[in-house]
Amino acid sequence: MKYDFNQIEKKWQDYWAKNQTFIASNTSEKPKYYVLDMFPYPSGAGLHVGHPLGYIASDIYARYKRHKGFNVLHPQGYDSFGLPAEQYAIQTGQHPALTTETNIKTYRRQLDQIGFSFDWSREVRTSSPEYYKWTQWIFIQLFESYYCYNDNKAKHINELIYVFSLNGTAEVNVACDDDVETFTAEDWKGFSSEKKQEILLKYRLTYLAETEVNWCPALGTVLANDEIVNGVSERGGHTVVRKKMTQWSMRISAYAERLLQGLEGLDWTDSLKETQRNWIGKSVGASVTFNVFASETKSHAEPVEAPHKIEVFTTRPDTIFGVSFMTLAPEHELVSKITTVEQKAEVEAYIEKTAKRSERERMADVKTISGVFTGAYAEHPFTKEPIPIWIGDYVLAGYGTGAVMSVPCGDQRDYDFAKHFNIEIPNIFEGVDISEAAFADKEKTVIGNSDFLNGMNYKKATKRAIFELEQLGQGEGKTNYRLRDAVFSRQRYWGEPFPVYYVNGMPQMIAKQHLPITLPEVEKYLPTEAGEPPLGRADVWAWDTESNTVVSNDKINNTSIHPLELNTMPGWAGSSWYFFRYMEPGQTTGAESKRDAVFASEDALKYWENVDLYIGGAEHATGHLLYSRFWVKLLKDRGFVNVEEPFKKLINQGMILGTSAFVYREENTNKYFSKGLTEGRKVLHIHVKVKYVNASDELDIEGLKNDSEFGEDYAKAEFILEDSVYKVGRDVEKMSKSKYNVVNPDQICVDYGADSLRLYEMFLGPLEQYKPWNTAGITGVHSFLKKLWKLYVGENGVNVNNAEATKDNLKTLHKTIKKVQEDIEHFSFNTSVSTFMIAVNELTAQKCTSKDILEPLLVLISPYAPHIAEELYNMLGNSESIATAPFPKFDPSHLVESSKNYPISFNGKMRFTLELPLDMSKDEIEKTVLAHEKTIAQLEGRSPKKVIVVPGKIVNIVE
Ligand code: ANZ
Repeated sequence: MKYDFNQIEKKWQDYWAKNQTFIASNTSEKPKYYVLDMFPYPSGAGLHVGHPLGYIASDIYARYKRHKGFNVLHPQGYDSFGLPAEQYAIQTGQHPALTTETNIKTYRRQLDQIGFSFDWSREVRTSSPEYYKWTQWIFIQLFESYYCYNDNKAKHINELIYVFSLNGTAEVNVACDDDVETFTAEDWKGFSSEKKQEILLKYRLTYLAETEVNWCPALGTVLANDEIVNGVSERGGHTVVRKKMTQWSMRISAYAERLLQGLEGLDWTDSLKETQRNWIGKSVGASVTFNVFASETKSHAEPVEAPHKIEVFTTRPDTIFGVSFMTLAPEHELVSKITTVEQKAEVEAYIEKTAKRSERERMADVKTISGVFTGAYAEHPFTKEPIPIWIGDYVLAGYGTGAVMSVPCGDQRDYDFAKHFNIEIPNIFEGVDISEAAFADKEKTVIGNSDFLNGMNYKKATKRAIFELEQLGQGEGKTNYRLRDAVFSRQRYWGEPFPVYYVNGMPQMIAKQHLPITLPEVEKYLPTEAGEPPLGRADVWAWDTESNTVVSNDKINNTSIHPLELNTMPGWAGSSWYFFRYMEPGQTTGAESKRDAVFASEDALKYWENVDLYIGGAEHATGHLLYSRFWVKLLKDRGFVNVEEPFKKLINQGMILGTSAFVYREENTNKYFSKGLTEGRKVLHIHVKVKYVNASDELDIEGLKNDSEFGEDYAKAEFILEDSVYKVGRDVEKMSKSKYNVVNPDQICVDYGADSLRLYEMFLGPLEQYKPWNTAGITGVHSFLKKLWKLYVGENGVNVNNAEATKDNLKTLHKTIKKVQEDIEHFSFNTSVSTFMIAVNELTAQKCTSKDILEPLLVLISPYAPHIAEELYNMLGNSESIATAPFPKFDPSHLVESSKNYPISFNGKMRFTLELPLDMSKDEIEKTVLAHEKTIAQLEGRSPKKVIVVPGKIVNIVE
């Protein structure tokens, strides 16, 4: 009987689907274990062999945990809102929902064919209204929350309203915008309801605010920092400018400290935690307020009014006597107010120039020194001396207060700036040479130049400076976080609509019971001519507060019918909470719940808690993994879930690299030169599809010429051969459709089977590493599976019987159990594959037919190669799925050697071996060896000078 993998794999995939083998129960006596993959975005290109790497690893772990007696939740779904479907819609007019549906079908077919043990009954799709209803619901929860620093948690906004009505802002210690006003309880009561709404918006965890964004006029949308390369859009290379726009923002900054502290308890890699720590960027220092001299009076000699104040954030208040100028970010709101008439033109020209540079560029660029003097001066808090105020783009508008006290002897950027513009560089460090560079070493610093800081070290001086500033009412200790609030609006069609309408410009939430607010139909997916987002094209997009339905725009009367929000939510909205939805995807109302509604029942949330193991790509380190932690903390604070963190353990799988192939076109010609002929020629490297290249790097020219995707490009080209073939160049790069180096798993499943694919992906190397793909290598694991098959099945059927297991059989089995279990628990899947190979070789050599050995071996292999394991297990007479079998128990006694095969040497030369019990004493060994006939023959009657015995190792007879 042959190993007919195509037939076997289809059979078991059908069986699992029909019997719902991997369905997880929400009420089980077993301990729970939740294994999650980062769910895919269903792109039109389908899966390539790089995508399933993490899924295979998590599937092995999920299957292993089931064998170990856990109730395993291993779900899968689709992150199905997103740009590619929208771009495709713009080009073809096809509704993104249709494209998405088609792509999901392809993904599902591909995933099924690899034999994953997903519980598909729990599938979620972020773009389906019954899912995004809850994304909208969470948005409303954020809107209805504020963050209280006293209790260190988010609370319902009504509690804040209550506090305002009792004490005004007197006692509040809460997260809010920088520009909030203070008021008394009386004031509050007297405010109009609109004014109250305006004030509350500055405290809510999601709020509307004017934010500086990267605006790309050509694409008609805001871009994230990572969508901009060298100042232009990554897609299309269009100009990007900084622009202020009113956008929804998420007050994630309120959670900065908790996001930082929470990392401590997580089983994540140190490097990932460090990335998040840096992103959160905690700095301890002080805020210092400088008064600005009125611009006519630049001297401090006359009494002046200082209507403007500049607040700076500094990590080094101890260097306050080293300040010789101040620098504002060009975008700082004071710039226009304090700039003198003489400096106006220069300042404005500079602002225009810097607006073109992205924040990232400005941060990365340490060489270009640029700035302009505003003509205005600030007053030093202690010396009262005037300090010139400059603007410079090394100061970022979005960090701290967007203004710095510049200390050239302490800060390198300030130093370079001062040198460049010939600004004074006072030295406040005793015995330190600052002629070459700034100096601010915390350990050695000794402060000079001041009355009260003289002679102090950094720590003391910092404390004292803050104390003195407090006395003046011009400063206080402050902790700053680099983490910015996250812009949450997108000017796109294919995303979640906000459950928001506007009354007199103020946002109002739609009551939760009327969700979901589904995406309206539009006839084109582009922004409107007036520059509104695509939803501005919808005709039926107004909220009727009486019927509580979405109605036609022409009914808007601004009394009962109002316009709806035109932006949609960003890609990360749906993925920030999907792990909870899998716990009970059918749940739409919380029947017995005290709450108005929840996205999964209290019982389900309590039972599954959070994700035990999360596997996914490293590119989500600061996006998805921070946003989801933030939302979980909010949901926890508001009492909807029981956990602080979404993902207990996290592993980033390494990328699978593709081997790209290049052809070489001579510049300005249509001639393609074979690789060996390119020297001395000006040629362009052009990627070609790897399917047209064979193992000897030879190009299938006809195949390429006939590829319809490239039209006439290659059909008319001339290929210049060497040795009558065209040789391509090769390089290992990221596997990607755009590099034409993708390998499709479908054909591999047809040619070798899913079990071979699974084993091979694991065999490539350690999970976390980057590794190149080479399809040719799959034959190794494929022959192993054939060998495995032959161990069980002969010409005439199953070879397995009830023969008693030999010592050797047991030893092979138990050392395999031990190794595979250790490997899986350490996520070292590649080494397990070699262990299986060794085990099968040994058992084949031992001619093992014992069911006691061969049946448990199948359970060990089943997480890796589940189809063949199921088939053989079934052939051994089992009627249930192998998934129900317990993991074999390791018995160390089978690995303990009871005897040793001693090498017996004569004058150091090994002559024969002798099996002796390990518990024999030295004397007994010597006696037995000397009495042995082979020793007698070897000695030919001579008596040995000495017999050296090392128990358990060797015997050497010296003549
Ligand atoms: C005076 C000073 C003296 C500073 C000295 C440093 C050394 P981190 O650790 O990153 O928080 N700074 C503040 N706001 C800034 C902004 N918007 N753009 C650019 N730089 C800014 O760094 C905080 C330090 O970076 C602050 O402390 C400030 O310079 C600068 F010997 O103030 B320092």
